[in-house]
This record gives sequence, C-alpha cells and structure tokens, in this order.
Amino acid sequence: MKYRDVLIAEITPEMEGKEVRVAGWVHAVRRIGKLVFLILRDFTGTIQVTFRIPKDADDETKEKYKQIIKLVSSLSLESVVMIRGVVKRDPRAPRGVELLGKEIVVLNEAKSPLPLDVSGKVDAHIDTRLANRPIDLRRPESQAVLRLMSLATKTIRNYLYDLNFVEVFTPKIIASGTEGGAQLVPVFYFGKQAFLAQSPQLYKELLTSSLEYVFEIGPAWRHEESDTPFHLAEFISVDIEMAFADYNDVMKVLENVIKRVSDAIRDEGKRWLDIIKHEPLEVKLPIPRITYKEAWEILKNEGFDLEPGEDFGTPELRKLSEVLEKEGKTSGGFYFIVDWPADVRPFYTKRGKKDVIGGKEIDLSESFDLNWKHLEISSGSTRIHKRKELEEELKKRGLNPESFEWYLRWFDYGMPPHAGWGMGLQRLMVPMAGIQNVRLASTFPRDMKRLIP
Ligand code: AMO
Repeated sequence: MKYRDVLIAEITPEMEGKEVRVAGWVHAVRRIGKLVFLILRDFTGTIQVTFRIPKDADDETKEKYKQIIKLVSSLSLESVVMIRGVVKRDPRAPRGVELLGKEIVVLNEAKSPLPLDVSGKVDAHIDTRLANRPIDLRRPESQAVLRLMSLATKTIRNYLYDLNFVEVFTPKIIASGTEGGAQLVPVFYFGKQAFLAQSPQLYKELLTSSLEYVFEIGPAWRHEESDTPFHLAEFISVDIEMAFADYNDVMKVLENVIKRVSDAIRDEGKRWLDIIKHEPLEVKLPIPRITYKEAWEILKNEGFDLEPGEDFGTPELRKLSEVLEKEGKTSGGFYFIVDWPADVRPFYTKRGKKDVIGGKEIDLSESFDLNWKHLEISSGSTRIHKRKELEEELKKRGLNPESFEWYLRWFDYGMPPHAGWGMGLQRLMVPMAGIQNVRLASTFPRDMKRLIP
C-alpha cells in the first residue's frame, strides 16, 4: 500500500484541485451536522481534512460518504490513518489550505482514553510525561527539544569535520574507571568484572598518537546517586582530543562549538524555538575566562566558607555566575573557570603553575570548566603525556598503576602532547532549548528511578 505521496507541510494553496495521499495521526475530530472535520498530524505539522457529501452525488456515492463520515466521527484520538483527499484553498485555515476527504483507511486504531494528552491543552507532570514518553514525544513541544538537539549534533559534527577531526567510536565496556571509582556501573563480561564507560577518556587519548584529532559523540554511564534535574545515569558525551595542543587550543575549539550551535539554533532552529517559545542565546567570542583563584576570592568575599583548593558546588556556582553576569563577564550566560587546583581534577590532568590562594600554596593544573550560569556544561584540560608523571598521579590518588598498565604502556612509544574536553549533550540543551531538566533532552532517560520505558 502506498501510504503517502506528500508530507503535510508540503501541501500548499497552489496545489488546489490536486489529489494527494497523506498519513499520520488523528489529532482531533469535530462533527458539525453532516460535516466532520479531522485534524491530521504528521511530523511536519497538521492539516484539516473535511468530509462532506458532494452536492451532485448519486445515491451510491451518498451512501459511501455517509459511511465514511460515520467512521471518522467515531475515530479515537491518535489512531493512525491514511487519507486520500483533494487540496482546497481555505484562507481561514492556518496555512491557507485544507483537504476534502475522499477516502480514509484506518491503519491502527488507538485505545481510548490516552494515558497522556497529546494536544498540549493539559499540562502533565514530568514524571507522567517520561512514563509515557512514546506518546509525550508526539507533542510538538517535546519533539522540538530533540529536533534542536539533532541540529546541535549536526552542527558540532560539521564543524569538527571542517577542522580535520575524525569521528571515532571507542569501546563502551571497559576494565577500569577514569573519573573517580564511585560512579562506575559494573557489568559481567565473560565471567570477569567490567564496567560501562564513564567517558571515552583513556581511549581518545591513545588515539591522538595515531589519528591525532579525534572526536566521539556517544553514551557514557555514571551511577549518579544524586537525583537532580541535571544528572543522568546515561548521558551523551561529546568528546574531543587533539595532539600537539594544550588547554588553550581546545578551549578555542569549544567556544567556537558553542557559538556555532547557538547561531544554528537561532537561524535554522527558529521553527522549533517558536514552538517552545525560547529566546535564542547571543554568544559573542571570546567567552570570558576567570581563574579558579579569582572565582575563589569572589566567593570568599560573598561570605562562602571555602578551604583554599576546594571544589565548588551548585550554591557556589549560582552565586559566582550571578556576580559575573552583573559585571558583564559572561557571554550568553557562558564563562570559563580555568587553572583548577590539581588535586580536584582527574589523574590524567597536566599540572600547571603554583599559586597562593587564601594564604596557602596550591598546585594548579592546565584545566577548565565551561559553565552556563550554575551548570557545568563541559570540562577539559591539557593531559600528561609522560608515563612517569601519570604513575605518580595515580599513586597520589590511591590508584594502582598496574591496573592502568594497558593504557600506560603506550606512553613509552611516542605519545604526543595532547589536550581535550568532554561535554554533556543533554546539559548543552539546557541553555540552547531552555529546558529545566536534562531528561527532556533524552529520548528515554536513564536515571536512579528509570529503566523503562
Ligand atoms: P566530566 O566528568 O566533567 O569530564 O564530564 C564531562 C561533561 O559531561 C557531562 N556530565 C553529565 N551529564 C549528565 N549527567 C551526568 N551524570 C553527567 N556527568 C557528566 C557534563 C560534564 O561537564 N573525561 C572528562 C572530560 C575531558 O577532560 O575530556 C570527563 O568526563 O556536561
């Protein structure tokens, strides 16, 4: 069966008189006397289809249309149908066009009532929406977020390809953690203990010794015990790693990624932004940078009780971003914090200079976080490329270099200086699509409470 020959959005008033086939979902049905109006929806939009008995119809035709009108009037919402109809100009219709229905085939009747309202008239709680995600995603507002995320992904890919990066796929079942052991998700692997990758970190680093400029967009897993709007147990990580580069080089790539994504969303994503009523961001380059030390001092002045060298939590970042925003030291809400204390960064991070913070000498590192307001969007660094230094850093963190031998040994054979970053794609959609919860940028989110659907 041929289901469709046009998409709904392709039907224009200029096609007046033409017969078309469309397929989609019954969005609404309204009967007025002998007429019945059906709003049909596909992924491109909606169109009104009017079923009426033609004026000059003979008895047989009249009977046929009566049957069709009876069938359409009784159709349940979200049933899947194919409709054959004739295009008719209608200045009152949203796009100036409607269809005069001639035939309808019910491809799959939907059960009634629906577990979730698709028309968007009734606001549903996020838990109800996620529990009914296949239906939730039929709502244009829900779909818009995923469509904007797809646009962001395409933009990032195109830009990195332009910079001579190669897209790679690293293993997702791994032998050892990289970002701190506590959040590892264990799996059984041929009778051995293995884990789901928290990050492609060590593999992307190894690839700089051959492919040099690599990137990956793929899932990462963390057993996050924190039930917050910004933590997923499975998220999509955008990662880059570059040979012969330091943290300043990769920050430049990152800020260009942010700028290009926000421009693409403003220009190419307008249709979706209008649906979710989100104002696009204005990102100007360079994105301002402040050092950890400056941030620490601002927070101290604001009355936070912080040890020198301590990591910042959400309350600290909320205050900090508020201060920076007031001083015009953010761009579209984004800012970098650079030169973090080495002790609060992962073992592979290259150490930098020393500095005195709050009267205490602190070992810094060539590292950065990119934040949007209080939210960490990305983090990265220059990496250590000397085996001895890596071994020392592992030991300092109570990790056994022997468990990392599979990674360390390749540093003996020509590992170039390198740097990179990782960015949570769902987190990026918080500023880009104005969502309040990263789950809304996941098709089927995985978190502490969700394993289905
Ligand atoms: P990090 O641990 O900071 O760095 O993670 C990088 C980015 O991933 C996102 N992210 C998350 N998003 C949703 N839910 C989570 N539970 C979650 N955890 C992290 C954040 C974060 O900024 N290997 C390093 C990166 C690098 O240096 O290249 C790493 O994984 O947006």
